[in-house]
Amino acid sequence: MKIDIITVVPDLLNGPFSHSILKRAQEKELLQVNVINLRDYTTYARAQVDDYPFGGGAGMVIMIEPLVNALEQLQQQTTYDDVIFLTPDGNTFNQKMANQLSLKKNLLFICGHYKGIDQRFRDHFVTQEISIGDYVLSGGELAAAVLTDAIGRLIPGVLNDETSALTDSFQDNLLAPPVYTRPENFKGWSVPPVLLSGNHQRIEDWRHEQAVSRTKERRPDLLTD
Ligand code: 6GU
Repeated sequence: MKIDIITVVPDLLNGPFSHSILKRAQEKELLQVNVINLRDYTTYARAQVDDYPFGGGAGMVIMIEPLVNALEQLQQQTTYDDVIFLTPDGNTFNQKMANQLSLKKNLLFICGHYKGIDQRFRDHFVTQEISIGDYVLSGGELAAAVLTDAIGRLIPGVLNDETSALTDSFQDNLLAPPVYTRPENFKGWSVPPVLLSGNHQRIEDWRHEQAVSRTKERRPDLLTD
């Protein structure tokens, strides 16, 4: 899978994909992430990519021309399954969307900044609009990093048995059960004995019960929809 990310702040996306699971996914060539600086595609002087909103008001708006310019140049190399605009007024991202997007071949993420991007780009080129939650970030970059991580780790072959996504929270609408490791006893706090029993069926049953009770307590909404 390839994920291209258009941004006016490429430096914000330097770190997140260079470590751990996403690093390995790229080394294995299961995932390619390209960060594209919108300023390289401007048609205006001094690499200007934004301007004042028509009608007045606070904040700047990213212009349609550099966006279309960048998109058209990228489309000469790549056919995108989706052009996704990261925006707080988009559909709230969840595990089901991550699962669906992990099956695509090429994705383009557009990061807004300032007051957003010209609505005409959204109307004519964007195929999905996604938010990562009900709060406002300074731009879409951190949201793009969140999506890339959530999607990238689901690409077949990226995770191994140790890191398997099958036991993740949300994968079956349940939160994950508690986990323990050495030592068996720390200052009198001991590990639930069932986990030391060697009885795999009992362990699996216990984990399921724990997942259900944790979900009932913390996220009852997950059990109803
Ligand atoms: Cl995708 N962008 C911005 N700027 N803020 C957000 C968001 C996205 N998702 C939640 N808040």
